[in-house]
Amino acid sequence: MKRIIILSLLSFTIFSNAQQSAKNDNTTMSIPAGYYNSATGTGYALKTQLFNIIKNHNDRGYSGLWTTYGTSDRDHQYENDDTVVDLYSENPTGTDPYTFIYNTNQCGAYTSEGGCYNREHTVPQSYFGSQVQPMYSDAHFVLPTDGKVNGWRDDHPYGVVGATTNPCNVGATNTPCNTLNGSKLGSNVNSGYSAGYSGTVFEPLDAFKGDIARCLLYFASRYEDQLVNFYTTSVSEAKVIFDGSSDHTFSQTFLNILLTWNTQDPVSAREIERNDAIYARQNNRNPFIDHPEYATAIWGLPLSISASDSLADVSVYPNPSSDLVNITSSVSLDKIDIITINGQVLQQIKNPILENNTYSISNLPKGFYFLKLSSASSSVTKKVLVN
Ligand SMILES: [Ca+2]
Ligand SMILES: [Ca+2]
Repeated sequence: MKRIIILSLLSFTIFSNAQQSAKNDNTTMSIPAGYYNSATGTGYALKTQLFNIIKNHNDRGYSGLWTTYGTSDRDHQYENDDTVVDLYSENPTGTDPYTFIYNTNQCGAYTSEGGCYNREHTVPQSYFGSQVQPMYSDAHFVLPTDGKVNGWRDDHPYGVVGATTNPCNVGATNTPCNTLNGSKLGSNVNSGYSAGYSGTVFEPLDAFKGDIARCLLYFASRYEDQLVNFYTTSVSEAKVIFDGSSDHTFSQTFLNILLTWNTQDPVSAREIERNDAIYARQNNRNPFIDHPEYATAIWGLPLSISASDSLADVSVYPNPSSDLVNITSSVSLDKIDIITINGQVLQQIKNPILENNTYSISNLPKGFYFLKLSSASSSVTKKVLVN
């Protein structure tokens, strides 16, 4: 009798989280009884408990993603026309700029937006290693998206772009720019929660920001035991999302973005349907769709990073350089890491000396480097070429 009461309460909690978005089409989550019984902790203990619940999933292989998308990503919420739901082309409040018929419009070659859909790693595969399984084929964070937009997003982190009016051109060399559904590509701006990074980012529509955030939160939990290794070996631009730890996982700027988006854009009926469909295939679930409150229970609330603490205005010049690299920043730097393209830290300069409002690094060997510049509260990575 006692057990029945507990389960009833659990069901009520789940329904409360989901009812806002699920009420329109009666979608309900089908979390197996007891699935989260061992998720009893808070903080990083909870994150590890979730890891243990979801870690042994059934890898269906890279081609298996095409099959999974047949049940996980069909439009039953917007036009309800059974076309592929692509977060990079779906228009949740109007007519889609183009649609993809499942299977028929699978990539394939494309030259422009609307050509075909392929497989988008929301955590780029360049971060964890090309074609490394099972990450490579994990549908919980690998989404069907337009091939062209997938290419534009490249291995940029997700972030917040200022106002744009220009459509992205063929090579998206005219950034900032927007895709046909209004997703944006451009420099990350300080929107009040995203300070601390000035590089190129991809910004999904507001309606899909939470969906994307919960993909990355899943990644942080499912691959907890490999996060340190990924970070150590990765040279992906997406490395700035992470901090190299297995518990905190994300750099503060990107944790702020993910936690804010998780709250701003609550779990939708689409995500619930998707989570259930992937569970049927992979035998593991995204805990942050079933329990979006887990994110706060693990990481707390976003820490404010004021613009004055941010490295948004940092500049590195000349680039390419023949000898001396200069760095200017309105925020004092605590550390400069010189990192090779293979991810090896060549040199770490702690408390670098400021002269004439400039930090200078000389005698760098010829080659291509990353400079990771860290202040007390944030860091930014810049590419430099010494020739
Ligand atoms: Ca649609
Ligand atoms: Ca959403």
